[in-house]
Parts: sequence; C-alpha cells; structure tokens
Amino acid sequence: MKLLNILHYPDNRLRKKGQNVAIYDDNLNIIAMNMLHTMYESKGIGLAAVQVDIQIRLIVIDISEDRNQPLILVNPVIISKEEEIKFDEGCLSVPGFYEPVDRFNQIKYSFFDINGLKHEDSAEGLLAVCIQHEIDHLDGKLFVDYISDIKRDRIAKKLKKQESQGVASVRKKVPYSI
Ligand code: QAP
Ligand code: CO
Repeated sequence: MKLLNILHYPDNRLRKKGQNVAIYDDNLNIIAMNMLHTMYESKGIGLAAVQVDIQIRLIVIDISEDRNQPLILVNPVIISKEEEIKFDEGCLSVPGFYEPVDRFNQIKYSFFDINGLKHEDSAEGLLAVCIQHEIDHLDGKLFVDYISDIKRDRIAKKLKKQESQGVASVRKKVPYSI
C-alpha cells in the first residue's frame, strides 16, 4: 500500500471537481485501499480522492473508535437532509484548524460500492456530517468556505507560512520540544 500526498489549503487543486466513476476495476480498488491507508496513517475520519489529487467521485470514511469499519463510497449523492446543526469541523487538508459549520444532522444518501452495486442508506450525527464534508470536496468545496473571509484568509496565510518554512522547522521553534 502507498501513502498518498494530501494537498493542503490553499492549494488550487483542491478546487478541482471529481468526475463520476464509470469503471469498477482493480485500479479503483487500489486507489480506495491507498486512500484508506493514508487516512488511517493521518488519524483522519474521512478523505476524498480530490484531496490526494485524483479527480474522481470517491470517498473513504471510518468514524469507528477502533478504526476497523471502513466505508468506501463511490459516486455518493445526498438524496435528502434534515435538521440543521452547527458542527465543529476539521480537515486533513486544513491541518490544525477547526471551526463550526452549518450542516444537517440527518441525511439519506445513495452510493455505489467498490463492485459497482448501488446502495441507499441513511446517516445521522458525525457520519452524516462527514459524508456532507467529503462530498463537498468532490465539488471543490472546503469547510473554510463556510466561515468568515477574515478567518479563512488568516488560516490560508498561516498554512502558507508553515508550508514555506517546512513543518520540521516550525517544530524546531516550539520551545518545549526536545
Ligand atoms: C472531515 O476530517 C470531518 O487538523 C474529516 O491536525 C471532520 O479527518 C467531518 C485531522 C470533522 C466531520 C467532522 C485534522 C487530522 C483530520 C487535523 C478529518 C489534524 C489531523 C480531519
Ligand atoms: Co476535508
């Protein structure tokens, strides 16, 4: 399995849209497995193909405590949504930042599994929010698009600075590090 490179905001490639998957072959399976591996290694609960610079409508999720209940959703679509909530969100593409976002607490959604079989299901709470967040990625949208311009610009500036200095040198500046 391969660790994939996760793009960080404000990388423009995060604005590309994912194309519908038409062929369910080994290649799709390999991408899904590498995405799950990358998500687990990064301690994430969700990852969309667009975040690893692959423009297809594929997301992987695991919200289980034991990290042993992977979900692979191909061409996911939200059919209905109910009950507005504010949810504190983060993102592997926006490391270190968390902000409240308006979402829906209950959704019905459809998707294709890795074999190309269609399913319909419902979700609520964290899973529902995670599916909404990941489908946004497939449309080039990030959770920071829902917060104020000022906050978003501040986050972009900080992440750009970190990127230019390199994560290692940022760590070196922390006084309590060994
Ligand atoms: C999306 O996000 C999500 O900042 C998935 O330093 C998040 O997996 C949906 C992560 C919250 C619903 C609620 C973020 C890991 C992981 C970070 C993630 C970080 C390390 C985020
Ligand atoms: Co994200």
